Amino acid sequence: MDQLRYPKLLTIQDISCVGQCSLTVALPILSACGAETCILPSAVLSTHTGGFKGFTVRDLTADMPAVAAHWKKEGISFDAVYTGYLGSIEQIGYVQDIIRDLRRPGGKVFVDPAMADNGVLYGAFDMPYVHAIKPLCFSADVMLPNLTEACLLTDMPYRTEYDEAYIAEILTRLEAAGAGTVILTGISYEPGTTGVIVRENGVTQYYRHKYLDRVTHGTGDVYASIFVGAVLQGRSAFEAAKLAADLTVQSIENTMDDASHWYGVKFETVLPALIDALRK
Ligand code: PXL
Repeated sequence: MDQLRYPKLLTIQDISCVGQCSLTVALPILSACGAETCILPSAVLSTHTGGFKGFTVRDLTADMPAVAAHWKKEGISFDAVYTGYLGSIEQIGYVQDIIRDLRRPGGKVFVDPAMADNGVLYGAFDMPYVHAIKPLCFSADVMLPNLTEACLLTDMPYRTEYDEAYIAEILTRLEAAGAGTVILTGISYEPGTTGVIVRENGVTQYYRHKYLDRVTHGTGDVYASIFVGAVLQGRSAFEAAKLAADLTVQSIENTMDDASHWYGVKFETVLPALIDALRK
């Protein structure tokens, strides 16, 4: 059997009990990638906020300092930290403390801003939140914004039609603000296709893939989780970005024929392919 690496990862994001996003996506995917996956839930919601009405929310901000203090006392630390949907502005500060105190030397930090899509902020967030999450995003080794989030982080207008110069300006602004590697998803230069930009050490690469005309939820979390898992298994950012794109597209395709499954994608169907890809 090929030997996979066994990194100890901490992921901080919400538990949406139903809806296939955030931790219910990240845990199975990162476990399939061979990582010991520790979690810090930012909040517990009955469902995600993208289309369900009347969901419940329990914000866990107040628990975070005690959890972190306990881990510190136990000498617990992590090879990598991956953050997603957070519960409050105050929480961002606790997350930064945890990264400072519990990341092992050389450990990588991955930040998915997880706050907006299709030109609009998710319901729980506002511009003060956007402002507050900037230092976390710009201090990460890798950030994974979609186009909407990248625009919010750089004070650029969000557009649905654009050219390479518009994207180059966004990348320039992200870098000027201190960004490490940038994985910019959902970049489409022509109808029928979309793609992901990998900007690393001043070099831009683009992987174009199929565009599926369906409103999706949780695909950003599927994408980021596969990306993080693949990087932790030693893949380059571009290889990980391609694998995450191919398997996210496959997950959407595997969901398209089921209109009742509007709230998420059937990512479980691609876990065998993910495991196979990482063993090669
Ligand atoms: O997939 C991003 C996400 C995560 N968590 C919650 C959400 C969303 C997107 O709407 O509502 C609670």
